[in-house]
Amino acid sequence: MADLVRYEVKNGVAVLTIDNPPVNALAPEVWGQIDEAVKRGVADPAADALVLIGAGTTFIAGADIKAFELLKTPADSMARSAGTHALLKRMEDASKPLVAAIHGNALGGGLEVAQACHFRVATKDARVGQPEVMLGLIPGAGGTQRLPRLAGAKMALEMCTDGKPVPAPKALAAGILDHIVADDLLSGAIAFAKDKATKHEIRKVREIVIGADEVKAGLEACAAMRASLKKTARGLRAPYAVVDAIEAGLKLPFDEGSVRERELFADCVASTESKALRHLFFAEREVAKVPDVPKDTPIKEIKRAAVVGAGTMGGGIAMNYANAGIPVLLKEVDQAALDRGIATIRRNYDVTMSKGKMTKEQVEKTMALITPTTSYDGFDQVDIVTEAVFENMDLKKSTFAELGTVTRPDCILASNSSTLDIDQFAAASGRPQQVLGHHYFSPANVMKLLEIVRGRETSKEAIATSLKLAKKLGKVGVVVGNCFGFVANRMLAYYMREAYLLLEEGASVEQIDRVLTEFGLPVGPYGMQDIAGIDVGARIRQYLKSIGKSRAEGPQSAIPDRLYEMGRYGQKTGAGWYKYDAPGSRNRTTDPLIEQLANEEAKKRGIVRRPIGDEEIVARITTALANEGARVLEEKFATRPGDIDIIYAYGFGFPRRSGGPMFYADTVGLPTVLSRVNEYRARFGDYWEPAPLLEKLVKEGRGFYS
Ligand code: 3H9
Repeated sequence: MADLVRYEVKNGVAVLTIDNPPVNALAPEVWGQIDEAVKRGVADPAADALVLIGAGTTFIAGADIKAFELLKTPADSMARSAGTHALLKRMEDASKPLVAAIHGNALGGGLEVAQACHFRVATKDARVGQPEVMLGLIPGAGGTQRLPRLAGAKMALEMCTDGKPVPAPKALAAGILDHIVADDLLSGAIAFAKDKATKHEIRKVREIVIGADEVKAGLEACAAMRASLKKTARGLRAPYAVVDAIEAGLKLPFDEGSVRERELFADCVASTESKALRHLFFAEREVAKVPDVPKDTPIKEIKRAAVVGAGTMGGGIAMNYANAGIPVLLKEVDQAALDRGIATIRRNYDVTMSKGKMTKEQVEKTMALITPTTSYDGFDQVDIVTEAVFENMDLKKSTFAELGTVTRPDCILASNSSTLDIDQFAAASGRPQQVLGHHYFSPANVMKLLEIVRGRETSKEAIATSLKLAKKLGKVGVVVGNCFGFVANRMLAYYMREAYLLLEEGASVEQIDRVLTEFGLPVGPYGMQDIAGIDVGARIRQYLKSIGKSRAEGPQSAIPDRLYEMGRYGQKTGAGWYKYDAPGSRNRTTDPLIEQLANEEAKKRGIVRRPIGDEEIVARITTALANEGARVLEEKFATRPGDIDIIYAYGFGFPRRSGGPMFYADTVGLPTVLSRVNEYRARFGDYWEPAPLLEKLVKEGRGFYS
């Protein structure tokens, strides 16, 4: 078996080095080897104390998440956790001081291992955390029992329900760490361990007594946390399970609390919520791997950038660059438009400042990186330009033609188009290898998704550079193919088609929005349209009409265009699918006009409006997404189903607990999805044609992920 935990004695201290790259995850063999190494250190006469440290860039990033797949039943999980709990107690019972030396991250099982050590020392920049909840889990290796003893129930509740890592100085103040090592971690940890050996000090966290007052305060904190989770953890199970486990630890002796932790962990690990979140964890890391773009593809360093168009999207994109410390030119056609754009950026930063997320000084420093301009002066100095002018083919083509002449030949030219053909911009620029899409999602400075659209001739360097840049800008970059609407908006057209048709058939705007927000989306389709602007979709439809196309197969409701003709563009005009208090207000009320329009359009199309159940709304919309997603996959516009799931999780807030539209389809069962498509085809028409890939997978008894 590979040496996953190395053993050596240094200066009278046994040093146990976990070496399981890249993040020293606790695979089952690592647990076993830690156990053995601790036993060896205790028995070794040459060692007075033990130090447990991680090789490479980190301590331990947690249990091996892949290994959870092996826990098929609650009984498997109970047995595995009982073994882990016993192992950690054996460590804690070591008769020589055992010190965890933490650098990088001590997360999940990593922090739990550290808590089973007698002491914890760390570098100043280390972080500790219990992020299990992000994977739909609770700490399952004693964290819900030991952490409250170390840091108090309130802090433990916070750490285990928000999952955010805590920086070392804060962890020291909270009592999670005992010491911060200023210089070399290993030398510092050895010196610390020797000192404890000399003083015969051993501290078992599980033996820390929680006083009656602390229990009372802890139970109150549990009640308060449950109340606040009602707002922040809608539809989730794991955060509540965390509270249950910590509460059990406050009420019961350590061993009994640990049994409760095991039961709750077993429940969570088998839940769809956890499977979905674990799926997204790996899918997010997979998207960075593009099969034909090797790891060693040269990457261009982006030192300076430019954005053309200072509207809502252009301004947000410029903010992304400035936030990442990259100087950016922001160009508009005239001074008035430029001033408006800069004023919006300033307002956005003021909001950030008012929330205490940036200081005035930081805002000024960041704003100073954005240089407003009405000319192309300085464009020959930049490494990348993002075009964010109106969604109009001719305008975009002429912009690319200009960019082809004013920038250096190696400059990357990206379009923020949300739908249009990148190859046409590429041809217009005269430099097709350098051209690709950078499709940001609104608001561009907030939403984490970046669709990186590869054109026919886009170079691998441009793609690799874009993926790296996305990370630098704090985005998740997903490479997609160049079809109309790319992946996100192509599939969205089917989602919206169904939302509009459901309205005509008898559902209301309020019902559809309610059902989808209950499903877990942050906003329903109609609320979303009112935020994004009904005019935006209308302009795209006009363009498509001019080239004889439509966004999705099947009948298209006329209501959105009727609203557009009435000047009801959504929140910005004070009316859209809803009525608003005033232009720009978010305070909305139902507008009977929509019901009237729905009645008129239904009549025109011979539809008898009927009551529609909530389940039908979810089924129609998710089936439309899965069927079109299958087409996107077989046409190779997305590399993997996971890429689509990441696009929907980060671009549209598809509920992470459902894992994205493709994962969700698998949980529904592809035979059910296919039978729904066939049923809708019979009821509504041939535009509900099953995707061949969906039929093929069902025939083979497979899902998108099996
Ligand atoms: C847990 O501990 C439960 C316990 O209570 C015990 C129960 C018994 N497992 O993110 P990166 C892989 S639950 C397996 O790109 P970074 C990752 O897939 C766990 N693999 O690096 C990637 O692989 P590849 C609680 C893991 O520097 C590579 O490592 N812990 C794990 O940007 C690099 O990852 C967590 O939830 C893992 N635990 O970020 C922490 N972690 O190269 C999860 C990473 O093949 N991890 N990989 O694509 C993280 O948050 C980040 O990885 C970390 C590093 C911050 C550590």
